[in-house]
Amino acid sequence: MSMTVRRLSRAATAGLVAAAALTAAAHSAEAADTLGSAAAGQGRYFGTAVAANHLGEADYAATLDREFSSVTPENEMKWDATEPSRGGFTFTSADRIVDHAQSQGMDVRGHTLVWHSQLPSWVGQLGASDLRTAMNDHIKGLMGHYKGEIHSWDVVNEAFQDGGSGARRSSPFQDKLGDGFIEEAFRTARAADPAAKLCYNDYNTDGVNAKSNAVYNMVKDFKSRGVPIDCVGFQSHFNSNSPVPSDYRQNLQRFADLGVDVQITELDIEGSGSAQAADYTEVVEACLAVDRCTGMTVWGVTDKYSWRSGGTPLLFDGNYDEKPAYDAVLSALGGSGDPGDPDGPGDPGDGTATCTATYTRTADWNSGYNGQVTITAGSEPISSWTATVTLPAQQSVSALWNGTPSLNGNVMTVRPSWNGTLAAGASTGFGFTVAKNGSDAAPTVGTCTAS
Ligand code: 9MR
Repeated sequence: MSMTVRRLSRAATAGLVAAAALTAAAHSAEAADTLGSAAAGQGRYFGTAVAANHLGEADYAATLDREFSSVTPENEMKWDATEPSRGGFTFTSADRIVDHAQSQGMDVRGHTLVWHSQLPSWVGQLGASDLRTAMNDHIKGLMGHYKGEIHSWDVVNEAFQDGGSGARRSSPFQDKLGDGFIEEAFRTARAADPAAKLCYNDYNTDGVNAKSNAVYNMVKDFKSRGVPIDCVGFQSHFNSNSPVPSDYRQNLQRFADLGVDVQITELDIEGSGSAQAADYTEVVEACLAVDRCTGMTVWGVTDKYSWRSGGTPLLFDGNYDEKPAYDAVLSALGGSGDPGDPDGPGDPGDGTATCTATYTRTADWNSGYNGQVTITAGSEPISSWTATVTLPAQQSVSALWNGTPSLNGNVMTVRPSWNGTLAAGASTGFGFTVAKNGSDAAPTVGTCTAS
């Protein structure tokens, strides 16, 4: 099917889309708060990245539809997915997400038009003049297909280098077209869909630093020269090496003061339990404190499909259970939990999480053995656990997996690595290899504590 036909057929459904949005809004007023409804109460959207291939999973779709008011296709609108060969546009997967979102009355963020990554090799092989045409054609092709249907577009993504220089990142666009490619992309984008907010999006720009200063200077320059830019996206991928910066709010505010909206576009924070919840609270509060912070998007629905799944960085665990971080975000948004949901904020039973630890020897040989400790949550979901294993004096541990050990003499205290969050009654475990050093006695496993 040609692009023109697809474009017309998408536009023809616009009336139906508006009707669906009204229905969804009317329903949410009566129900318990969700992330989307609580954020709407603050005049913001609350979105998530979505992958088309998970939409058929009932729990995934149910969680998405219940909680979120905006979606960003995680990969389906990228250049390699939409124009794998020059002029050969394909929108099947992206259309699936947009259609799903519209049927639920959700907004769509477009991600992303011009990026050095997930770029088909043909693009990098073009000479400067051809590349300029191809870039503009790509923007026009993609934005034209979804004209009027995209709330905000990440027009250019990650064009600055990490580190102290504040320089542009090398890419086919930068190397062949020079600094001006960004401005050109924004001008082309404005003409292609005047209704869409046009954003510059990047990571490690969340606090005040050399990279965010460079982006700041570019936005300031664009505003002063009338280059069309409406918003700056702060990806906000956080972990222990890259924590939520203490000047996060201040940084969002200084961009807003330039006369652009700011959006938190790819939020995820590695961790678990109350520490992760506190970090999420800080991010939400920062956005709410900045008038022009118009919404937040987390980078996935469930930990199990996160690009950093090992770091359990999202609001729902692998069973789609709400984590403490979910409760924290809902509270920070001014929402109240469902009293029927044992995991909601302030619900009865909070603080009484329990777990048990049981030990089995799973392998045995002359000089050593493997042990396995199974951790099982009690009648409440848990977000973290701690178990101790005391070894007979002669023995020593040579390896441990699926847990994070700290050793004090012959007492090992083990905490989760990726596997802290458990639904009520669910189990996980860690394993270890022991050198017997002449003693075949079993270790003692102490009480399991949960939070
Ligand atoms: O989450 C995306 C993952 O599925 C892809 O494999 C990856 C490929 O580059 O891109 C991930 O999303 C990135 C986003 O598009 C831009 N900012 C960083 C995100 C995480 O890598």
